[in-house]
Amino acid sequence: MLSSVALVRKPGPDFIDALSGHPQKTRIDFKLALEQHSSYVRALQQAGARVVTLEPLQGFPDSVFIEDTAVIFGDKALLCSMKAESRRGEVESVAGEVGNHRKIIDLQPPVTLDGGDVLMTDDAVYVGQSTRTNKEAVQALADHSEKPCTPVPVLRGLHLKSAVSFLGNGILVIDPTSVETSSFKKFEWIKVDESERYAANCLTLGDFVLLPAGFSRVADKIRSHGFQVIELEMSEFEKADGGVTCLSLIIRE
Ligand code: CIR
Repeated sequence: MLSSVALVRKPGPDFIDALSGHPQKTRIDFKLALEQHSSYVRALQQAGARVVTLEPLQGFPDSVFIEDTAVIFGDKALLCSMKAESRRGEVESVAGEVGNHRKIIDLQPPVTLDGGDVLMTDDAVYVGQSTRTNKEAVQALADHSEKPCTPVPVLRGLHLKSAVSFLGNGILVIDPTSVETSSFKKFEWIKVDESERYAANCLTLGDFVLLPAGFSRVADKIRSHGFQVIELEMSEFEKADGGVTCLSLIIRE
């Protein structure tokens, strides 16, 4: 059984003001978001993670998307230098808990980096070049990584991991229309089509994959590779441009 700590933060009432380019961003149902978040926590537990829940962080509507605040590399936690001004205060607020598990390293401007742009595989790290993460971030990550760090242009969507997820065993779930794919040729692809784009972001914990509900073709393909799929209602987080990975910071033990 996998042994990981999953750090999550409950959404607060101001979650309805989260940054978003989604057409339904003004229709976030806070109560439903809380229910969906609770189901997410149960799914992490089912997958064997020890969940540590941080209280809502008032004044930071996006703080539920805790993945973006830090990147875990071996025994280090790199605290992100976030580009979105409204999100910068989130980083300090996770440092305490993360510092219980890893040695903290603060990344500073001119680096801009969101954790959602860092895709870790067995032998390389891919760094999305998005509206949030710059080329200075690639060098800063490389300075602390034992694996090569490769920049990957993000063509559409918020982050690299909005469009690519690593399942393990050399397999990616990928929306090839949203990222430059030349760096990913050596992987086996579970390709998602336009109508399934949101399912390209999924979270692998051991043999389990947490996947948004409603994408049965992607779910079946993932199952056919031997994983157990846990499907999650994510509508309220999708309206805030967030996916399954964004809601936790996984610290593998
Ligand atoms: C933002 O725009 O920063 C949030 N509304 C969504 C962040 C999603 N995070 C992620 O994909 N890792």
